Amino acid sequence: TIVIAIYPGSFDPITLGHLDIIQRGCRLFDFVIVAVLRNPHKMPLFTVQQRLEQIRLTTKHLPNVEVDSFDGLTVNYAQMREAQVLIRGLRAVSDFEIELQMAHTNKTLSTQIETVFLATSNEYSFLSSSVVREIARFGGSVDHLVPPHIALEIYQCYDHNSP
Ligand code: COD
Repeated sequence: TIVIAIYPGSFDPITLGHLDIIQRGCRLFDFVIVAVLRNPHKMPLFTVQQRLEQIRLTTKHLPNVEVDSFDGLTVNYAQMREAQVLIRGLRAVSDFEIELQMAHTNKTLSTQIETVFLATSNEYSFLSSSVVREIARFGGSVDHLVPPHIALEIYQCYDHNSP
């Protein structure tokens, strides 16, 4: 059988840490769907449409990746896409608690879907979208943290702050 995996998240914006997980997921599973949550309660830096385009550009070298957005419960979306696996990344013990709770919750909602955790690569263990936004807001360089085309978009977002 073909194994389809969903990699759900906010991706505001996608980082090299996310890309690393996607690339490794691609080697493990036949098909990986990177799924952006449309969350009306958050004030994001980038719109869902911008994030979809950023992720598509970032993953265009990967033939078994699709990029999509979804509403509501991740497991419902996974069932709709006939996926068997949810991919999540683990960076630190602090991630573990919340991720384990999420995995258990999702298991009670759908026994068919397994959460698979991939440990972060060492060089990205400190990296998150919020770290990227924070550095850029205060004028620091994020060139080593996100794909080049996204670094440019981030600098444009904060351009009005410069003198
Ligand atoms: N190295 C490795 N992994 C990383 C790194 C890194 N440097 N950075 C991020 N990751 C991982 C994260 O641990 C996460 O697994 C994934 O990448 C995505 O990260 P984010 O921050 O973009 O996205 P999240 O964690 O905010 O996404 C949360 C969801 C949208 C998946 C979650 O809120 C959700 O499922 N919402 C829908 C409602 C639902 O189904 N709820 C029931 C579950 S309790």
